[in-house]
Formats: sequence, structure tokens, C-alpha cells
Amino acid sequence: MKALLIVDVQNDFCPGGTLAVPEGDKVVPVINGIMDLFPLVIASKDWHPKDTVHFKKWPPHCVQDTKGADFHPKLDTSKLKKVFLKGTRNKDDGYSAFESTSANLAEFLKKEQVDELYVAGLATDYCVKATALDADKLGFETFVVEDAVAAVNAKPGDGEKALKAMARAGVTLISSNEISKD
Ligand code: VGL
Ligand code: ZN
Repeated sequence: MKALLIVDVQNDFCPGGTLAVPEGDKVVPVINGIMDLFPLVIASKDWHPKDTVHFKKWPPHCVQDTKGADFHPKLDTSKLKKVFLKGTRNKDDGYSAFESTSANLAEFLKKEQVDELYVAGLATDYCVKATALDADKLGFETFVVEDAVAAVNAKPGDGEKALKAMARAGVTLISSNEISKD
């Protein structure tokens, strides 16, 4: 069974947010358009306490229970079976959705008999990358939907570099129009 994992499509990572990814909101219609191809759709949220060490590296973003941590208003959340919260502790970055503390993502996927994991969302060069590399290491056949991700690009080219690193590790890069229903 295949599943779609939507990583951190939250207000603070979209234009107008405190850690806006350039064109972060462009992933929303692409993700909404592929959801029906998946029998299982789940999401992660960056979900930080106010005083996390993570904010020594980044401007404060996705603080628990704030508007910035909400999903982008246009993301269709009606099909989400579960949301995994990460970066929830003062001392962890929680880049990978597999570091979720609200529920164990790897166990959940195994219980749901997921063998193929499709990853989309924000940001290509941080949480998407960390999540896809973990999924690959854990033995899931892992795909990143190239037109459904966007990069922080703190340094120009970081997004492209991240995609190459994922591909080198065994992750398949796929376009949204190449995904089939079965
Ligand atoms: C992320 C930087 C800091 C991400 C989260 O979701 O990619 N990036 N926190
Ligand atoms: Zn964060």
C-alpha cells in the first residue's frame, strides 16, 4: 500500500510567514491534486515550544498553538488520517517527521502496511530531505514529488543539492503527473 506524507505545509513556511520558503504556497494545489491517488494521506507539523534551541539557528516559526503553525488555509486537510508533531522539545530540531513525538511514524506506517512512501511539502533542503532519507533507511520505497516541494535555499542551489543527495541515497524523484492510482 502506498501513502502520501505531507511535510510541514504550514503558514510560517509560506509567503507572509516568519520563515517563508520562496513560493512555498505553490506546493498546495499540487498536493491537493494528488491526494485522491493515495489510500492513505498523513501530514507532519513543525511544532516548536517558544524557547527551543532550534530558534538559535532559525527565526522563531511554527510555535505550538499559533496561527503560524496552522496548515496553509488552502491545503485540503479533510483526508488526513493522522498528523505527526515534531520539533516539540526544547532541545531538538526535529527536522525529520520520523522524529515525531506525538506518535511513532514508522510504527504507524508499518501497521498500515505501507511499503511505498511519497513525500511532499516543505522544505526540500531540510525537513523533506531528512524525512525522505529516514524513510529510505527504514526500508520504505521512498519517492519525493519534485513539483510538490520547495526549498529554503539559504544558499542558492541548496534545494537542487538536496534532491541530488536524496536520489543518490536511493530515493526516487517523481513528478506529480507520473503518479498512478494503484
Ligand atoms: C524546517 C527549518 C526549520 C522545515 C523546519 O520544515 O524544513 N526548516 N524548521
Ligand atoms: Zn523548525
